[in-house]
Amino acid sequence: MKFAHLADAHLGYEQYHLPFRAEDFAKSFKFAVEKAIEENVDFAIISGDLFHRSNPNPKTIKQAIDILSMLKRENIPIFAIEGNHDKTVKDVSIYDLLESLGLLYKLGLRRKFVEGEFVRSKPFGDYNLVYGVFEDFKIFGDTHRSSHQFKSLMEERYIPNCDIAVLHLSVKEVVDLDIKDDYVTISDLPKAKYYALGHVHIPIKKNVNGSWFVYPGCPERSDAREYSIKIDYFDDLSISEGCRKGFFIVENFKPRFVEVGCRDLISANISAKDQRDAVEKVKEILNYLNPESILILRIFSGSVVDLEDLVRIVERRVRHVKVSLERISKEREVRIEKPNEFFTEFELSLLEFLKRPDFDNFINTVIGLIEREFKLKDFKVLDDFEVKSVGVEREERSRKVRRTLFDFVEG
Ligand SMILES: [Mn+2]
Repeated sequence: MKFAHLADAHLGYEQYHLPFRAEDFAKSFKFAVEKAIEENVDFAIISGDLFHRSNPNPKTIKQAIDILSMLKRENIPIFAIEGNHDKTVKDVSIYDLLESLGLLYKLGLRRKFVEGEFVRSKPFGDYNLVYGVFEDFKIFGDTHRSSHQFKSLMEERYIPNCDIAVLHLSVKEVVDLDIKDDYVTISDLPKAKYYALGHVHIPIKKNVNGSWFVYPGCPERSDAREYSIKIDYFDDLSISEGCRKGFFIVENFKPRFVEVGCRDLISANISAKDQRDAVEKVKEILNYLNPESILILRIFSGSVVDLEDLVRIVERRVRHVKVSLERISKEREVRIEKPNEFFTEFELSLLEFLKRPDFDNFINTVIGLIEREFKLKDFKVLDDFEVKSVGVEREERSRKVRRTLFDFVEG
């Protein structure tokens, strides 16, 4: 038995507001699927966040249909769950659409009783837990849930012990956790031989008591922390390699990482005494950039640095550059601010809502917050939640603050 384990493709993600990035995400996912087909897998698993948002635009939907159809043509069934990015509180999600087209099987708690060549339903209260079957193997999974909700469902043992458990969440013993990340522990999970996990964007595989816990990660570089190369230029120049990108081929329950080539994302941190020092150091790092790469450049300086000048030096040498200045006082060390020193109270409360997996439920509250903060008279919410305002009564906020806020939210 051989399968491909993919996750977090984030189709449709225009990272840094760049439309070509959405094309990159589609390309990397397509490349992974092509490799899975070459490997002659029996089936494929997608552990959530196939899409970046729950309401992808038509172009993104077409990308998904085109890529998943490649597997369908080879008679390779796909078992998928929704992640926090693409699940919806509405009755029908984009996964239901793909299922109606015969492109995947959606696993998890559903109203519908589903029965087919590769799927069965196990009753659970008013619901059915739809699971996958391949030969004698059982593949159980469910949509992303908060740890609280997941744990209370597991108290009822809604997911039984099985061969493969497909889940979109952070498992404490497997993941290096960020401060406020929601997580479960291994004891909260059903027993399985292979845990096909999603949610963490860098590849991780770990064997605990004979079971594999695996995160394939995002096949693209979805965050500056997933850099291909990091350049630190403080006193000395130091260069370190970042994580690889790809997915897993699992043969007889043993995972093997398969790399997918994707665009370089270079994270560079430079400390500079003054403008001249900044220019010199930036010129020196040009040797490590390639014309197709994206450069995320942070300048740490106690003096004012003309960022436009630095952009002019770099922009023709890379596909895209994003420069920011972190002002440091002479006696203070370089450090990352705490959110409450960095964001206004309005921004902090907005972030609290944006982080929620059930954000859809709070859209009106959030609109209220924004209306109050910006004293908006008239206000329109577009389909994709991009907010357009008319009649702003207050001075435009500085670009830097807004750019940083969105950076924070994007992860
Ligand atoms: Mn994700």
